[in-house]
Amino acid sequence: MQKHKLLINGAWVDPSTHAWFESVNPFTAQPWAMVPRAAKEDVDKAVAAAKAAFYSPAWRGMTASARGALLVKFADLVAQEAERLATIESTDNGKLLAEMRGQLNYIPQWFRYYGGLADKIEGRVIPIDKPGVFNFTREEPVGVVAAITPWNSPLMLATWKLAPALAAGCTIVWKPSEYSSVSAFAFGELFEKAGFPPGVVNIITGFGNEVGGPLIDHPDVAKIAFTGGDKTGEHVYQAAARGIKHVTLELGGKSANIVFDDATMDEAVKGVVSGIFAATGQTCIAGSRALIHRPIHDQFVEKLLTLAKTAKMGNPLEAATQVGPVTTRPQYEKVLDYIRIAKDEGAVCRLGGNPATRPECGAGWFVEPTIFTGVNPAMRIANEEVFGPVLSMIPFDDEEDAIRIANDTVFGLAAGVWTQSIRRALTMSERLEAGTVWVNTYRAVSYMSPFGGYKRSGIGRENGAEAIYEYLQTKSVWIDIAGNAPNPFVMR
Ligand code: TXE
Repeated sequence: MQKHKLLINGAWVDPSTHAWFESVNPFTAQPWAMVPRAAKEDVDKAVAAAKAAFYSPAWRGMTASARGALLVKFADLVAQEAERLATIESTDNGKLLAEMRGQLNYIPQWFRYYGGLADKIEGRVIPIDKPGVFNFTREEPVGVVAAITPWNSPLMLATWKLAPALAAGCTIVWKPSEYSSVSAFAFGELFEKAGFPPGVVNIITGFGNEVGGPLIDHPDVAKIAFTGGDKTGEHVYQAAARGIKHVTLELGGKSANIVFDDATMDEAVKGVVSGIFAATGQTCIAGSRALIHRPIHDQFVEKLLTLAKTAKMGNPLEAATQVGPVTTRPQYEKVLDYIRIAKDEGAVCRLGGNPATRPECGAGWFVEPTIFTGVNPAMRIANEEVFGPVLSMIPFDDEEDAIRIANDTVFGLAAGVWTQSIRRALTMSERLEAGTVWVNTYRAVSYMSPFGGYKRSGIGRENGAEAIYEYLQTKSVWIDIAGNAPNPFVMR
């Protein structure tokens, strides 16, 4: 098993603890790599390196165009290595190779997009209301960014932070999830190969409390960019408040996939399946609540069951597999707990509801695709994020009812609407409290389109031109051009 190292200040080093932990392949339930167990001392070194790099002539003195070119070079390297990186991700987190391959082939676009944006960030000349003064603004990088990422789409979600942060001129300390760190080391090698100056990108691995905690509390971290669970998100936000740090949070959801009786039913059935069973339901945008117009509810359920039953489970590296294992043992147990809770609350289990014991699932942490009907919006299963292949089906009577149920959640990350009516599509997309609304499609994301949550699903936006401003701060510069000092005892 390969024993990995931390990337600090351009050098691959052992953790100060001289301790490593196993990264486990969720399909085989066997360890396959050794990940450094960093601690506060390593955090301090990594932040010091990032701080020094932030002020270094090699980075600070680099023109925005040259910085952009570095990002584009990195994009090319990722494109060349996409297959290898996708295989690492799939082995480490159990998601389908087909899905990770798709992500890895797409990730270079983020670095190209933000690479292109790097030298198009301009200040403004303000036609100021005071005579004899010239006033303009500058957009400046906030400083050292702590990027803390989860296990479900490790490189994709890191890219959403690293690409705009680097384009803005920030430096990074990246802590990937303890469950899926291995691809980060491969990414780190490519940052080096692309020629980023030492200390611009640092990678430290380990556990949330041992590495994440000291990182978010470090006084030299100017900004925290976090994707993870809402409970950890609360903790991160409190640390950001204590240190008065910039922060973006992406915290998952309980997204509604709403099907009206005028929808193309077969398309909507596929959309609901892709919303919850793709990626084994382990996605922040999972359409975990299917709201179905009452006149078509029963027919829709039958069609959905027919399609969901055909889902092929098994080895995520095999092309025919459609549903892979749950990534972590605790997550597997959490998903099974929620299934028990739903049954206890009186929801009707129409499909699955158990660990998968099919021979093709081997020793992996598999849960059968699970569908509950008779779900009442007050049940826990309808309100709490399961993050697994578990769908709650809820009937609704009309648009007003659909809006009420869809918005009756503390989350607000995404929503899907299935209808042929343009009026309904526009009305629903306006009234749904979610950062993303899809109409007649689901689970589409792009580097060009802003992404983020309403309510408890998060703060700030990733992707699109908006995201780069999350890593910039505005300075207003005033220059006297009159040459005669006004009365010094009053405000100018
Ligand atoms: O996430 P955590 P976990 C949800 C999903 C899942 C639940 C728990 O519902 O069941 O979260 O998953 C780091 N200070 N999502 O426990 O803990 C941690 O090391 C600083 C939704 O894996 O949020 C990892 O790098 N950092 C989600 C990162 O936070 C800390 C994706 C995320 O871990 C920390 C994943 C601390 N005190 C899970 N504690 C989404 N939004 O898509 C942990 N971390």
